[in-house]
Amino acid sequence: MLFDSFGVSDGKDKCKEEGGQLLEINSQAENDFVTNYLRSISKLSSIPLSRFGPFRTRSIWLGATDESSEGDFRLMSTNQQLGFHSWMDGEPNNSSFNGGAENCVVLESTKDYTWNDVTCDFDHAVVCESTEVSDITG
Ligand SMILES: [Ca+2]
Ligand SMILES: [Ca+2]
Repeated sequence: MLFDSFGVSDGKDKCKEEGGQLLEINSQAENDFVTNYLRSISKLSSIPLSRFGPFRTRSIWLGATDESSEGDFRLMSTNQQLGFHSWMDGEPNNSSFNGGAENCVVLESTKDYTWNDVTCDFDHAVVCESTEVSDITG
């Protein structure tokens, strides 16, 4: 399920309304699956930008946060520590340009969808996954 851009908490609510949850990535296989998909969309230049707008141009929220304990990233759905991660070089750095903390996580669209911790306040694209299949492929 693909949605437009939201702040992370609105994205969480939106996914819940749809009976799912914010995208969480639990394995290399799932990370590959998701990033390959996002790459394939971004290459579809013949498709009008509006159709996949947020996904061609925007980073994607992951359902993970270190809000309760700095540097200790946990899944939003289960509060378990991340079993898998794919941070880009130098991340997570907990350092936003305005000096604030970074306690939420995105797949960074400009860095081949590697992970970056970012401030939770911005809008990024939201991908929901159904809770039943979240352990398999997302
Ligand atoms: Ca942080
Ligand atoms: Ca960061």
